[in-house]
Amino acid sequence: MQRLAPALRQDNVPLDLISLIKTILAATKEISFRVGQGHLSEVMGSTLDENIQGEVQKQLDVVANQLLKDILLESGFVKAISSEEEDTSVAGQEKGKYIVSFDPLDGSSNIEINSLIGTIFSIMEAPEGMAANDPDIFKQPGHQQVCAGYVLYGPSTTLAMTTGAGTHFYTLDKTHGSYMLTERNVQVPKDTSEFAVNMSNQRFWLAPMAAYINDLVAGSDGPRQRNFNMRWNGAMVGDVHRVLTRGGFFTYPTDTKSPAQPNKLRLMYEANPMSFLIEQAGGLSVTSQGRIMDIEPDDIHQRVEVILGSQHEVEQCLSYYANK
Ligand code: P6P
Repeated sequence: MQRLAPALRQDNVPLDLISLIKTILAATKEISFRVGQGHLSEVMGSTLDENIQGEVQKQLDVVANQLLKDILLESGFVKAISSEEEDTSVAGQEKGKYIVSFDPLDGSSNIEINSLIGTIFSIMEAPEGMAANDPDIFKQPGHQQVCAGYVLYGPSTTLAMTTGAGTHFYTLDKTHGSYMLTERNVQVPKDTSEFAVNMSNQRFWLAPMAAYINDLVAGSDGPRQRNFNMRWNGAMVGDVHRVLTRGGFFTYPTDTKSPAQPNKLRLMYEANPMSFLIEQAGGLSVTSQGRIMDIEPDDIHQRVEVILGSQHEVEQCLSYYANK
């Protein structure tokens, strides 16, 4: 089984990017240990603070964020970082070649129920001639990513990552602390009978998505004339890992639940990295208006609609918008 660095060199990944990836993964190994400790560690509860998203910060959110923030800003490779847990972007080294967006612990509401959580990261090259403290440094569409991945803290600690040469799975061998290549060129099956959506929002969906999901639920009694299964992890990392592993359809659609905020998932450190992984594995990742990785961001915490997964099922969903 191949270790991570030789596998990346096989994909002609530049040495400085390999070093940056290894820096991120060093933090994830400590996060994996802390998460695995559960209630044996003193960081399982919630803090008294809220992040810019208005979400109560779990102590592990803060610990994971600090680990990643410190190791990245000290690495010498990073000009700036943006994080779900940081109100603004944070300047690193002016000579840093890369910028990194991350969600240090996606799905952290799952911590207290010992369920799936993960770290999501997205790497782009820093624009030429822009100062490290320039907030516009992150205003690049997702197709500018040079690397994206997530680490899923589950029964095994699994890394899904792409540098544009396919999506590959690595598993952390905890006996010696190395990520080992366990599956090269993951492929999302073009068709699926499994969908993931938070059904409690159904009454708030726009008509085309409501009609599409209704037809999935209708199964063999409805126009699709076959039955579908549903899963919902409450953590995007878990749902996307299932889609990469065996196919599927995942959506967090635009809804009218809170008119001021019609979308939930964040573009820079959820939708973009997951879109890169899914597209590199032969799936689709869109909003009802177009490809997610073509969106020109205007804010580091911008939220977007996400419709991703098996190509033919995403296309089937989009047909409900075309026919509206
Ligand atoms: P809901 C986690 O907070 C997250 O950002 C994604 O990881 C996940 O898919 C979604 O929100 C879950 O949202 O409304 O079902 O709790």
